[in-house]
Amino acid sequence: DENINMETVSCADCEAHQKFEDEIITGLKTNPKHLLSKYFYDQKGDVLFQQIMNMPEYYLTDCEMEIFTQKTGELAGAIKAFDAPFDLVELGAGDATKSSHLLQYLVNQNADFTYMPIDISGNIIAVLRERLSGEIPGLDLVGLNGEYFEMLDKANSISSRRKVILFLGGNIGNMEVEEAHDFCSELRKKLNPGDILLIGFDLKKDPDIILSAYNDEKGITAAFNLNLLERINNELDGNFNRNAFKHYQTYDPLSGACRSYLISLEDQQVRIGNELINFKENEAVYMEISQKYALDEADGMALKNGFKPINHIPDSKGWFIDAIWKV
Ligand code: AVI
Repeated sequence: DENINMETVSCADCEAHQKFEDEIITGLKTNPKHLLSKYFYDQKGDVLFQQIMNMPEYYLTDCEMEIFTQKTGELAGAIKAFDAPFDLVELGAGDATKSSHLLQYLVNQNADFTYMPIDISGNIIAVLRERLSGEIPGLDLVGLNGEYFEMLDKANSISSRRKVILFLGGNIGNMEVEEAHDFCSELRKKLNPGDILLIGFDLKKDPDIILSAYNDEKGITAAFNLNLLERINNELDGNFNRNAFKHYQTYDPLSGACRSYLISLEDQQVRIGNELINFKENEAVYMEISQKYALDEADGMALKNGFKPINHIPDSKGWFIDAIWKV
């Protein structure tokens, strides 16, 4: 009945809300303070991220788009798409602007596969299904709405076909190196011999190019970071004054860590619900890592976690790679 459904929905929302609150408060009570960049993406954050991807300084999207439009045959060949039927599982599919080129290519080649986009947003999955069924007739699609690893289990229970996993956009960069290793090792446990992982890495390069991608002139990246304070105000009854913080970005060319911070411009106290948080003048809140890798570091990550790095496909500038790892 309708009421029961409503309750179920709002309860799932409740859980997510509680987790959001817990993780924000814990992060701000830790020394040094930190917030989690996975929370950047509310409605306004999604728009700001779209704007970031369209900025001239933000080369990552263009580089990977070039790979997917100019080297589609190479990608398809590298995942050995034509050997046997398979499921093409995309982690964090979003609007699939890049992967749709590969999907189209595979359909044109009569490859026997099912596209299984995984996304935390149920809305995105619905929109994707609608759009792709129009754009790529003949595409077999099973949308999976939820967390990556849970949905991978589901994909495995739906079908025992060979899996090809897409993890694009350099999203692995938003994990600390150690976390990225743990992620790959967890992912490996869900896969079987013969399965393939296609994973995007943003590479170490001229430090000025990297820094300006995250420190743009117009301040869109700054707004993207500061928006999380607004989100906390809106969803957790906070009273952050975003003008009392500034965005500060660093890039360390040795480690490849590109990190963003919000710096408190004054001594201040902020209330979030019933919690009070004190900030000292110039105190930093660590927001996000966008880790850059050398080629051998990417290969090393494969080897250390049970994958064989079999190929990597760079853009024409050699700034970004889609690496192909085999189980
Ligand atoms: C989503 N992720 C790969 C982006 C990145 O490059 O780390 C997020 C981002 N943060 C600031 N600009 C873009």
